Amino acid sequence: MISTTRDRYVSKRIEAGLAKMLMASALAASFMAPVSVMAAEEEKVLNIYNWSDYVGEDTVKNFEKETGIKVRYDVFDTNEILHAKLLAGKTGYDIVVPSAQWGSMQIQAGVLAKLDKSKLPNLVNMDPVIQASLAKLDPHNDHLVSWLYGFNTVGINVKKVKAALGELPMPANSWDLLFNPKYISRLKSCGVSFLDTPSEVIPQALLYLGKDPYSKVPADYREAAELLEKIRPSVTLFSSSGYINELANGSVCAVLGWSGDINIARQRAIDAKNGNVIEALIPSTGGTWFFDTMAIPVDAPHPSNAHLWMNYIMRPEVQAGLTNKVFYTNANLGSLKYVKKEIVENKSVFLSDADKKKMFTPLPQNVDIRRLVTRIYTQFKTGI
Ligand code: N2P
Repeated sequence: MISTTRDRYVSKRIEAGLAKMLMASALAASFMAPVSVMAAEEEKVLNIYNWSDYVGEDTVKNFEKETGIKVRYDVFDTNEILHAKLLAGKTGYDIVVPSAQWGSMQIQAGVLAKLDKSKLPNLVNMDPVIQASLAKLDPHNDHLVSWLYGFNTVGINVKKVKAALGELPMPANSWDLLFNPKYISRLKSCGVSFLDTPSEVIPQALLYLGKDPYSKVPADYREAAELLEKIRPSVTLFSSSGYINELANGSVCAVLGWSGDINIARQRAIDAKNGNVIEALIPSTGGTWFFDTMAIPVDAPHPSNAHLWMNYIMRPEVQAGLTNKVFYTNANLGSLKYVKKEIVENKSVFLSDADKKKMFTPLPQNVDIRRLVTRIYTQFKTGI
């Protein structure tokens, strides 16, 4: 074949192009190699975002010692805060701890990663009853691993509440202390705190009115708003974490809070020997559970370390360490023998079977109801 000058020129251009492409792919390969090695070894860091006052004494320290992984630990105190961050994405966190009904919404939104269960052999320790109930929100338990669970209730400073009530006897229904104007108006003088989170306060108000706490009927929410308007003048603080110390040191005498947090306040008052007797009342007319779970954001930078953490937490003695420090129940069947006797016997940590039957399990809400809940709560809090 006779090649023309133009042909030779074209073939030279093609060769040069090929050489460039080869060089480029060799370069790309040399840049990519360290990335794949890095992925296999994963940087020794784990970024955790958990509720405040919600971990054992040595949980983090022992994990770091054993694995050489450095834990960076940030805290939040409402599901709303965590949810907004997860939906915005790029949180930088490897482990987050949503309540299960929020986790379910996050799974729907595609922001939580599917777990690699081959890395979680300790899942065998988890109570099949709790797993089955979580599976209603997270099919096949593919994304969420139980951390701790507890319930919403009334916490009181026994002596201060009795003094403020005067001749009024303690009500049989502990929720009357917060939702019946006759009682709460007296407690205002010693300080009343409500959780600062719409998704926990509104269901409790609905329940007090005898409604479904996760109602889908807007008229129910209007009734809840009316009830809250009546008691608003007596609420002196909105807090989802600081209230623990306020209750322990006597700055408030009654709270709508979380069962374990109120027991933490009780323990802090005992340790401080300040004379305050704090009690988490049993919601004998019914209340709402929460089931908090570990999950891995879909864009977590250290997913292997996150699996290591989850599996470590599910060791019976490690999960017992959480309960021993923060007074919430865990779903680890083998852990009970490591839980302190006085905690096992504390009926506001481990509810009796009769009390358990009166508790409601939270359900995810659709966007319209969540907007309504937020609006009513904001009106309640700001008094507008
Ligand atoms: C942590 C309380 C978390 C309970 N202090 C509510 N999910």
